Amino acid sequence: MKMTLTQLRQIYHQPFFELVEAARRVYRQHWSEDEVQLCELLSIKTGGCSEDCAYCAQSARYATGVGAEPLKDLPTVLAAAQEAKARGATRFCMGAAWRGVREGTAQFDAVLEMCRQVSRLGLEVCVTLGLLSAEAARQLKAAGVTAYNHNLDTSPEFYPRIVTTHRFEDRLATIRNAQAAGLAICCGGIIGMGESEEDRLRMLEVLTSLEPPPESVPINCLIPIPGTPLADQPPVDVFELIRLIATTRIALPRAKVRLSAGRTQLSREAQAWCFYAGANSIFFGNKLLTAANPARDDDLELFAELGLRPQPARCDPVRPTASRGTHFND
Ligand code: SAM
Ligand code: DTB
Ligand code: SF4
Repeated sequence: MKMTLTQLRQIYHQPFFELVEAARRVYRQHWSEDEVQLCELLSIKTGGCSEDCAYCAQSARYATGVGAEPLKDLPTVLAAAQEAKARGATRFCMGAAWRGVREGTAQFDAVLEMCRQVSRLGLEVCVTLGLLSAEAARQLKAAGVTAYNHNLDTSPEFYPRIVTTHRFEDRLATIRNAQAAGLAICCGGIIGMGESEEDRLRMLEVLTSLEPPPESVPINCLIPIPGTPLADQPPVDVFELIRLIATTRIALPRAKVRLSAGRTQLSREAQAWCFYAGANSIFFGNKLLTAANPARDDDLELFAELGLRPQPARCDPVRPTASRGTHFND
């Protein structure tokens, strides 16, 4: 449901414990409280991107040490997806360092084939390929894609400070194209790029205005990449992160809120607070696209400590359970 900036401010700026308690209540109404979805991420096309996103290791404009690689081949991607499934992941996310999709190219056809085959493994398929036309979105849907990840990343006002090679409006158009094709939307942002708390709430305001609302919301903490303009950004205040997660949980009760990039910089206690405040999904595996992520064993140990379980596969991977405990494989 669309929320106004005023409403979001009121939620976000409550006393900390009241905010977290309110988020926890909302969470328990909609979700099985001890489950966290494991998503595995694979960069299927790394580096050499034309865009100038100031945070990104994969932009060709910055000397980050990440070189341009060709599109990975089908057997490599399929093997990674099979391993992800064997490790308990229920979603496999494939990312390409492209400005956007060019329909009708051999590369896009190869990605469509990857999607078909990964979806046959019984995994939720998520792709993040940049800007998307309505036709390309339809082709992804027909290939079995569950969700399209396309982050707004920040507020419309702050966006031009971070990216100049495409517009915030272009990103909204891609989201509309994906939704028109029936794809679920995975859409969130990055904090710690120099934006204000107000910018983060503005981003959330836009997210709540999407129809239907996003199926999942990744909250990334900036990983400062040497060589990019944001290399020297200080880390985000952990209470600001927890507040944003709690506010997102309240504003978008049915969305999976994914504690995404930057977990290597968070203590176990900070992550526990994030889960308590309503985060219920993570990227699982030692590597994100190019940057490090916590080791799987460390995550499983933390889950055991907190009594969290990896979320099992569901009948309908897009929607949360209407009531608790209706699992596909129960
Ligand atoms: N090229 C596509 C696009 O821009 O949508 C897909 C790949 S892009 C790397 C996916 C998302 O990863 C970005 O929108 C951003 O939210 C996140 N991301 C990239 N680099 C990051 C960093 N250094 N720290 C935190 N999040 C990052
Ligand atoms: C998202 O919101 N975060 C993931 C996924 N969607 C594609 C990517 C994080 C990238 C972190 C930096 C890197 O690995 O280069
Ligand atoms: Fe990185 Fe995507 Fe921006 Fe390219 S479009 S520089 S891959 S975030």
